[in-house]
Amino acid sequence: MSSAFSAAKIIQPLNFAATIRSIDRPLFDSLKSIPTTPFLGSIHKLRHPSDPNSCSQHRRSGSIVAGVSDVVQEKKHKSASPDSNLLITKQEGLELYEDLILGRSFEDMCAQMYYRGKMFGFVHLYNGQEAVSTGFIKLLRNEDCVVSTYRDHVHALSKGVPARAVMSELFGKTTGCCRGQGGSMHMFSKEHNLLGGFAFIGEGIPVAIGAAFTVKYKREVLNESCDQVTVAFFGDGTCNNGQFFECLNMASLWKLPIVFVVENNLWAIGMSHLRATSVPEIWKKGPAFGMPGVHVDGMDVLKVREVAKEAIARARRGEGPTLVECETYRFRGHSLADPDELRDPAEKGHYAARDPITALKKYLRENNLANEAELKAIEKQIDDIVEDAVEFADQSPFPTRQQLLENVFADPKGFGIGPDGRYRCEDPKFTEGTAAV
Ligand SMILES: Cc1ncc(C[n+]2csc(CCOP(=O)(O)OP(=O)(O)O)c2C)c(N)n1
Ligand SMILES: [Mg+2]
Repeated sequence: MSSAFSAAKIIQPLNFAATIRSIDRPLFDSLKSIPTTPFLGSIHKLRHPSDPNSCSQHRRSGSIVAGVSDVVQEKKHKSASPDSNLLITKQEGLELYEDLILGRSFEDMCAQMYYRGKMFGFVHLYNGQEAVSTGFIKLLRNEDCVVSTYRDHVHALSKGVPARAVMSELFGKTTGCCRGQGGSMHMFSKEHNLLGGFAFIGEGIPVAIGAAFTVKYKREVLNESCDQVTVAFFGDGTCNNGQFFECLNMASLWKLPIVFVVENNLWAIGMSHLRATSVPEIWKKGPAFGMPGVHVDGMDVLKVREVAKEAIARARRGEGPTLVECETYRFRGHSLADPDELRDPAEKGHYAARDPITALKKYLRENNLANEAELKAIEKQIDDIVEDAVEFADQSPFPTRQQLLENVFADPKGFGIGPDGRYRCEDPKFTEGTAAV
């Protein structure tokens, strides 16, 4: 196992031979031997599930993890050559900064537009979690696939979907990446291999498995040369959903080229992860299915990137899946309809002090990778892009009524379109009697 994985917390798949030999030992002894650790940056301390107080104890650790990654510090100090002592080049650093700023500014603008009545339905923002999207997706190629959740705007942007297309989709306009038919929770782009946001939690994971299986099938059965990787993002709450476990099993069984990225923001709407989960250290569930599990500080883009590099390379080499748990935090309520009054202000303050953007900025400045003027120029450029996206979306047309049933059924004939070729919904009799059903 190389450096980044060993720098993060990792346990390898069980050695089955050893397990069989020790079968007469109580199984729970081996469970107890897996160390229980506090979450990296959390103010919560974990305890072993056998501890009766384990779920309800929320203790303050008091220490705030430094904004700059330990991995970065570690590598820097270990490095022999003064020229190679940084994890990123100037160009990479600026690209990461640009992507983080784009995600944050775009979401802040979404909030404004939502409250001005420009968007409909639920809108879930990604503020605070940007280091995960940027850390992973900026390492991918266009042909690699990303599968998202309902918190999907920033994944789409990192994958290269233009801000205009994402904003227009949010406005429900024809110029949106789904022609206005998807909205906030269903960003999709065939061109960018963004295989969708999903309103139902866990729905994206089997889709990601399918994409990864396609690559394996092409490579091993059709003898095509392809090495695309799929990255599936989902939340901590989703990991208590059956599809998560089924998909880990299949991915490991078939050694699929996939990375499962858990964005553990410690909350599933108003339910604390620690209160809802018997073994809250999600990364430990990887080895149970025969794949590595890694726990990384999701507020540190450089640390996420180091782990991502390794997990993606592993998948590309055909060595199978990895489960990565990124410990992160959302800076806003669950959705824009959530007043966010449940979470402890101390917890919010703790994570606000670990803002991934501030941390990267500090790193770039301290290592002379960027000066203030360069960073300001990026911020200005992003402001312009986001402003332009809003203007573009605002001026774009709404879909016509004709579009209503397009792309809803594989063959709309018999569903939305009647034998006369006209949309049935335009026939006043189409819905007649349905109220009684
Ligand atoms: C199958 C399904 N069950 C329930 C819900 C309702 N629901 C919406 S968001 C959510 C919590 C998800 O939490 P998490 O996976 O941690 O994602 P986060 O919102 O924190 O990003 C739930 C249960 C849903 N969308 N889909
Ligand atoms: Mg969550």
